[in-house]
Amino acid sequence: MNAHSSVYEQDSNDRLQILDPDGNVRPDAEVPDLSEAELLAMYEALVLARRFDRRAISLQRQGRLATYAPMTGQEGSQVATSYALDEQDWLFPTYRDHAAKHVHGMSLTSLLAPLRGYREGYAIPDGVNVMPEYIPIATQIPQAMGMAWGFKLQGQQDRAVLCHFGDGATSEGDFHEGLNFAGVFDVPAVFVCNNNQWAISTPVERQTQSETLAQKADAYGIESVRVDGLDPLAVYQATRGAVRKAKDPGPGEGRPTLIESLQYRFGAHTTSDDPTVYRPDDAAEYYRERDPVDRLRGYLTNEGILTDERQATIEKRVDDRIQTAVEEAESLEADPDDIFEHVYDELPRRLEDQREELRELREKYGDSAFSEVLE
Ligand SMILES: Cc1ncc(C[n+]2csc(CCOP(=O)(O)OP(=O)(O)O)c2C)c(N)n1
Ligand SMILES: [Mg+2]
Repeated sequence: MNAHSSVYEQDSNDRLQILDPDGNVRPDAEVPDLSEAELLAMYEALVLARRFDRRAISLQRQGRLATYAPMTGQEGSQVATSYALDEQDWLFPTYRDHAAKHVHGMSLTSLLAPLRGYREGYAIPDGVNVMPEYIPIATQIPQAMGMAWGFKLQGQQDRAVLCHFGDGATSEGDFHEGLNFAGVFDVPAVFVCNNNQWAISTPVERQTQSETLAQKADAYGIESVRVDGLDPLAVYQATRGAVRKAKDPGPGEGRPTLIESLQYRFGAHTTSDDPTVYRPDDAAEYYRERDPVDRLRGYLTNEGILTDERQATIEKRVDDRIQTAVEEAESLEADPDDIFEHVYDELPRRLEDQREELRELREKYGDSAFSEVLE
């Protein structure tokens, strides 16, 4: 598959776009109603996400973090969808949605802690409406639908649910079941398909024969929007509209939406993956020219909102916050015994034996020498 015939590049008129690659407002495009402070906050979240990603990959390479799913190239869309939520709304993230989780209230430390084996990091912090990340593909879709349906049954008309998933998830039964129920019961949910064009090594062209993923909504009587996922303002606009529509309390209103956010996974699927063995890298330059962080930066600079001085302040603040989070996450004590918890109600014999062996090793060598013993 030649990267230059990818779905992102096919026809740029078939999707919502506000900024061109240099950050200029496209003719006829309407800029969302965001204050300067809001735009700067959104931009800072983007810079943070980009730098957090780089740091997390580096930590994993040093053996200080478990397998990590990079989001570079996709953070513009993630930040924008979460910005479009109100505080009381719920977010259903995947393993790649670090930036979306952070914008909706998860601390940076709690993003890193589970990746250091600290299982409390998976708990939902008080007052933060973010579900634990979903690793089984598409499982969250019917669950998000269920929560949204619950809000509707309870008459909580000011609440919406936003559910993220990838292009690969659209081949799962859960996607079709979730969307079908959502259409039938008119639930206040926004389904965001982050079409990064790859499901590990499977290109989206092998995922479906449908022309777009957005059109799958037609089968369930749900409206859909296709948006340029490398354009944070366009994603914000599309998502904000969908959130409003989900909550609209008018009779017969309050409808779900499927958003297809067209992106590209700039990096590897996870830190355990090597994309060079299954996809050409000649696409990288094309997408880097449309980089979501540079694009918003271009717009803010053109508008005179962002100066070099402000940029430097943002970078410094962001790096300090990441450093503090890394230190906090590394100071938490994870109990190796926890790896046997929360999968089985009763441990099978085989795992019982392994747990015993691990305990004996720890007793004999102590926890500090323990990692050397394993090597
Ligand atoms: C039910 C299920 N089947 C298979 C896997 C293995 N798996 C992990 S990620 C992935 C690809 C998912 O691709 P996509 O939905 O496009 O999301 P992306 O990783 O691109 O964000 C697969 C098949 C899984 N986690 N869950
Ligand atoms: Mg994908």
